Amino acid sequence: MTPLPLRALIFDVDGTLADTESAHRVAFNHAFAEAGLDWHWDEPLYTRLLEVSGGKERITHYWAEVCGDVKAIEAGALADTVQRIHDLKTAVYERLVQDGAVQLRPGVLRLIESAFKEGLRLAIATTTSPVNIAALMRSAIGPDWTHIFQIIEDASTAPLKKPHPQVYLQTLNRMQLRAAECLAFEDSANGLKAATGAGLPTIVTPNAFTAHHDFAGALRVLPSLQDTTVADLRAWHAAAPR
Ligand code: XBP
Ligand code: MG
Repeated sequence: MTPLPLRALIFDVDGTLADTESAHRVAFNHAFAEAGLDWHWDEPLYTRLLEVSGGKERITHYWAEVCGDVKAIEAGALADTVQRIHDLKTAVYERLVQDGAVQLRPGVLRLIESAFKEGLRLAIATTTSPVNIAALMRSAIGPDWTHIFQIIEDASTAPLKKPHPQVYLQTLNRMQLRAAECLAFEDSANGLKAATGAGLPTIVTPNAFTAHHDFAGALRVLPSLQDTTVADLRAWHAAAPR
């Protein structure tokens, strides 16, 4: 059967478009201090906590699993406190990105720009918050970034976090495309599960926080997109098992 042509590229944000998680970790720790909490997430702990997608879910998980004293807190009060901490964190992260703390990963901008010029549609499917996406894209691409990425699905539109495929299913639905017409780009096992769970052939570019993850089921695992061209993507997509 003739494979469907490649029509769209769907990108994860954190760890894929940019190595953001070090800045996220700094922002979480600033927020804990600002909230008067004696929590501190060092890199080894944060690497483990990244197995929980979503900043609010990660805070709640840590509080319940590590601190263990959440049982005494009424659920509504817990959610309100987690939201307040996460709002503090998002404000710090946004300032860090605006101050240039995060760059796009090697090859990402060139690949995005050449794909856009060749008429491929571009979308974002992420677990992170809309504020974080806008701060990163404005800093890395400029105000026109919204013309390049037509569709954005994020924590505000897809509450079921990766590895649930919701964010990718919603992206495909809004683009009115079949999974076989697209390629997804991810950095983590949760992200790969979410993308392949939506039927998407997926290219993985691991980073320091995810290099140890299991990427079985990936179409390709690459150290970065530095040497990847649109022609490569078309060839890999055409050869993808159906
Ligand atoms: C990675 C995540 C996010 C970030 C933190 O998202 O799981 O939670 O770690 O951002 P992606 P928030 O799907 O882009 O890899 O605090 O806004 O959740
Ligand atoms: Mg990611």
